[in-house]
Amino acid sequence: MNEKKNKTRPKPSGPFYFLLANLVQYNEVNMEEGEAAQFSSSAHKEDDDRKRKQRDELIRIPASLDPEVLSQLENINNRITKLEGVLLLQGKIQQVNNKILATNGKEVDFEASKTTCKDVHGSIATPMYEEENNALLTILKEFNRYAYLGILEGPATGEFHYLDEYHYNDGNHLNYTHWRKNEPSGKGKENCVEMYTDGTWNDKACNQKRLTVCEF
Ligand SMILES: [Ca+2]
Repeated sequence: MNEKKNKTRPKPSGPFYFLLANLVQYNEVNMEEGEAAQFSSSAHKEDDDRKRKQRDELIRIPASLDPEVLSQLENINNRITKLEGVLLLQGKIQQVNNKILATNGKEVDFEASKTTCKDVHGSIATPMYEEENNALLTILKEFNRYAYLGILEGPATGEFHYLDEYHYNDGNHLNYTHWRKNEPSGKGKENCVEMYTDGTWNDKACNQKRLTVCEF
C-alpha cells in the first residue's frame, strides 16, 4: 500500500457549479451583444474610446451581482439540493468532497465506461483521497462488482497517471493510491486499474467487463 500525502483539493465541480458557470457566461455574453449593437448605431467615432471603456466596465460587473440571476441561482441550488437528497436517500449516489459518484449498474470494458461517463458530462470514478476511495467502495460492495478507475499506465512501465486533465495535480502524478499487496504487477501488460470489493487496486487489462461508475 502506498498512500501519498494529499496536496490540493479538486476544483469545485458538479451540476450546480456547471449551471453557475453557464449562467455567468450567458449574462456576460448578453451584455456584450447589447453593447455591441449600441456601438454599431453610433456615428461619433470620437466617443469610441470612452464607450469602449464603459463597455469594458460593464462586462466586468459580475453576473452574480444581478438580483434576478441570484434569485435564479438560489432556486436552482434549492432544487438540486432536494434532488440530491432524494438520490442519497435511495442510495443512488454517493457524495464525497465536491464529487458525486453514480453507477448505471452496467458492466462494460474500460473504453465503453469512459465513453458512458463522458456522454453524461462526467468521468470514470477517480479516487484522489481515501474518503473518495471509500465512497466508491460503498457502491462496489452494493453491486458486488469491480470497477475500472480513471487511471492509466504510461508512458513508462509501472507509472500510472490520471486519465484526464481535471485530475492532474502536480503534473499528472497520482496523489493517492491504494494498491493491493504485490500490485501493480502487469509490467506494462495491464494498463488499466480496477478496484476490488475491498477497496484495494489492481492493474488489469482494459478489455474486462467492469461496473461503470462515473463521478461528477
Ligand atoms: Ca495486476
